[in-house]
Amino acid sequence: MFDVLRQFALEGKPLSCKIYGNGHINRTYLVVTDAGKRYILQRINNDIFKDVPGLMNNISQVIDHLRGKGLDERHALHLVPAVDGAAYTCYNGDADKAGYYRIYAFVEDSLCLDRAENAQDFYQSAVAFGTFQMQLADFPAEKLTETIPAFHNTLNRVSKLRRAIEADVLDRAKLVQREIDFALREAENAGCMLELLEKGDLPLRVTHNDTKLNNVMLDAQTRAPLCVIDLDTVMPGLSGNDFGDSIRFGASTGAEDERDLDKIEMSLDLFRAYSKGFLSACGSALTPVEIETLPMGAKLMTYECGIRFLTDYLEGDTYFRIHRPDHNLDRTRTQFKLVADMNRKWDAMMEIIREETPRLL
Ligand code: ADP
Ligand code: GN1
Ligand code: MG
Repeated sequence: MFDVLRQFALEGKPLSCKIYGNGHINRTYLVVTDAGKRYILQRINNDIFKDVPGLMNNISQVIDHLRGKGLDERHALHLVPAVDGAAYTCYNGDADKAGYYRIYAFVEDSLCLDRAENAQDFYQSAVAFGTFQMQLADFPAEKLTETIPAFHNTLNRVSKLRRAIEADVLDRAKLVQREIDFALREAENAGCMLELLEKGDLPLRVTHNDTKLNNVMLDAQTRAPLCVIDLDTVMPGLSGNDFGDSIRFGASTGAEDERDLDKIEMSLDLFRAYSKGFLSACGSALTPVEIETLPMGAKLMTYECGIRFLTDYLEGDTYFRIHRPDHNLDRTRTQFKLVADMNRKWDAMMEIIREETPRLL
């Protein structure tokens, strides 16, 4: 990768460049230089992000906006420019490495968690994402390219699943009939947030759209929020979807790809911790309908992610990076287990939201 790194203005000479992190989409590397500096190099997934200039323009503008609010390099991502001054570079060398790359300064003295070690960490991640939304409240949405069209259009995702079932290119549908039945049965609610949006009952905001716990950095010492990362999907969206995607990933009692489904539940304690943090950070800016639909956001984002994993399994694992056979199927099953659990805990979820927003509802 050293020839790729030569295209960037780094401090010091690179000593190592190793695969890093647990993202499913981009290829991420940790770079260390002889000046003691660390960087995050990413090869942008150009199959998924078709318009890389548009994508990088979004990210640069969002970072500039955050900087304009006085956030320093530990509190907003910092893009390291290429030698030609651009925010990214295109490498045309060896075919296996060819593609678009960008570099971020490594956020030092930080933690990036794949699982909440306790409710307090999860609360802090909620403060981070809620604050991020507030910081973008005055960002002009029309300046943003839609990096993945209809990203959280759950109805669209259902249509894609139906097409994948019909095509069944790998003859896998017969292996997952139970999951398919569940997905189609639960599809009845898929359009409810979109309907509210169309009627004007839910506002479109600038949102992150991929609010997994491992897309936020906490301070390693204080465990307070530092910054939100993975800005590829910052686009106009629904606040409830940002809330919901965090719940889907972080309020689960097991990993997203856990094979033992007995370990998977949606923890009401974690749900409460996140609700408290999120509402304390951005609740005052949300409308009553937005607040009321937060539990629906959680269920829909979990359902949507489950059907995206199932669609990818049926289509031959072309979207999400997998590390073992049936990985996307394991992921599907945890998401569907969580949806079923949310159905059971629905009243309690609604009640928690009401309790955490006493002044607002
Ligand atoms: P993906 O889109 O593939 O999820 P991310 O941008 O989320 O890619 O990066 C993958 C992982 O790399 C993150 O979960 C985090 O652990 C790490 N990471 C990304 N950016 C930084 C950064 N600036 N500083 C430290 N770690 C980072
Ligand atoms: C992907 O990039 P990453 O790993 O943070 C995906 C999200 C899914 C998530 C499931 C651009 O997120 O939408 O919810 O996997 N990102 C994209 O873990 O599709
Ligand atoms: Mg990520």
